[in-house]
Amino acid sequence: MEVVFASQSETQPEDWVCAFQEALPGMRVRAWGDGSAAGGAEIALVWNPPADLFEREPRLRIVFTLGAGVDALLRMPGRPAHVPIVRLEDGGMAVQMAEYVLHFLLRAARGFGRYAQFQAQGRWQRLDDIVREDWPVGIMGAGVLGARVARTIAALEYPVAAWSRSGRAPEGIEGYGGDEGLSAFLGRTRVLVNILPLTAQTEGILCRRVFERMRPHGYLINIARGRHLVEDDLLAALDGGLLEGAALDVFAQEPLPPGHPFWAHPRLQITPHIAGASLVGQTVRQISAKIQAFQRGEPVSGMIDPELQY
Ligand code: NDP
Ligand code: OXD
Repeated sequence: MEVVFASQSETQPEDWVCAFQEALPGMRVRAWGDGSAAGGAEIALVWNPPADLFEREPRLRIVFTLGAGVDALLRMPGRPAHVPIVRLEDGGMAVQMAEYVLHFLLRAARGFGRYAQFQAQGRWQRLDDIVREDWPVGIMGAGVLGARVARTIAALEYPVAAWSRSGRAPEGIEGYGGDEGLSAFLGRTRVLVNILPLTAQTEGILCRRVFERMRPHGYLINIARGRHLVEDDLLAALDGGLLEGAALDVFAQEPLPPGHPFWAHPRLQITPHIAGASLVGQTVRQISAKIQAFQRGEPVSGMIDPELQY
């Protein structure tokens, strides 16, 4: 069986190709555009694939993504609807997402951002002691990544709730579900963390209506997709005092263009889509096991539901 590795995000795909070849000794793994003849691959390993992938590889039977989100792949023109898509599940990303959220939560709740300012001013000043009840965290998305983030924050005794389509939440975490649960979820939330997949239902969900329903002096942490956020609504919420601050890892346009108002905003912390990186070792191990299950005709976990888009 032939496997093609097609990721425009990798400038040196050799590391991935070698690791997959080692994990799949019975198969031929090649890099897209490596000079060998295209057209024979039955399996594609993709992240940000070239636009003509499906045209030039018409024999594909299944596509595995090197990341969790499949929104860009689902939007690709010419993608054959009958070819199933299987995504990465955690693969080392969940713990990184938890670290990211924890960092920005503590920066706000423990005042570490303000202590950095005090230091710059040569000022010895204590802030008020923390009252955890004043920092209820609400996680949008209680899937593989959201659940890990929720458990991590709960272990540090912050009040945590999760909102999902079904209302499912990890054990011990308060769960809210669907449109009917959203108002109550937002009403108890001060630090809103978005870890939803980008779908027709969730696009633009981080908007004025949502910020208005949160607890006062709120914060936003968006580590899912830029298109979840209505950018002008965030700027208005920050400038109008509805939100105290936000940490953004993902943007509608990446890289974030020079001169974009987010860059210099004093209440925004920006990172370049690094909240949860796909690590070669764990990703290759997981996807290779899925490929072997597919080859044996067994069920493969992480299969995308085309209706739900995640
Ligand atoms: P999962 O599919 O495991 O979880 C998705 C969660 O979102 C589920 O709890 C699901 O509800 C919920 N959900 C989906 N649609 C809705 C909706 N319309 N209303 C309410 N809840 C909804 O995804 P992952 O946790 O693995 O990944 C989440 C996203 O994180 C990815 O799609 C990707 O965009 C982003 N990501 C970002 C990274 C970064 O570096 N910034 C790295 C990795 C991922 P239910 O439980 O009921 O099904
Ligand atoms: C992902 C990502 O979805 O890195 O895996 O954004």
